[in-house]
Amino acid sequence: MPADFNGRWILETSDKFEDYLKVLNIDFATRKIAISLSQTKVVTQNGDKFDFKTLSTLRNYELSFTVGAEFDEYTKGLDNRNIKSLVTWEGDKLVCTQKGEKANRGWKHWIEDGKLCLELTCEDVICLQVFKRKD
Ligand code: YOG
Repeated sequence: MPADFNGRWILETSDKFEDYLKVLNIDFATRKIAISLSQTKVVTQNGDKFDFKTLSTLRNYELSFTVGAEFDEYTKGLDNRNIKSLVTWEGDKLVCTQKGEKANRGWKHWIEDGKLCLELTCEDVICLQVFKRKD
């Protein structure tokens, strides 16, 4: 039985998010706004089918995928790059590799102590975000 990520989650802590934005070449002004934002993740999970909505007052980002099937991702409104993404299970962790211009890019999601954890990686930067349930 894989982990259950379903629900609405609100950002509680964010470590090295600005470094992550910098390595994605996000400009100074946008970075300053982005790091101050509250973020909500709305996750809908049906077996191996997922829909992730990342919501904020500045921008929203939606991603739908099936685990194990590579897909084209355009990071619209984020860094606006085209990448090839693949999400797999590594135990109870949902692991995405994002192949493209940026090396070593991807993310991992897992649940720990009832919180939704997200590690965002690009090149040598690892950003950790923790979300709590919003009910
Ligand atoms: O999520 O890939 O949960 O898609 C944002 C990274 C900031 C605007 C996090 C808006 C942003 C400018 C979503 C913040 C990097 C910043 C809220 C990343 C680029 C530009 C949208 C993500 C996955 C995993 C699901």
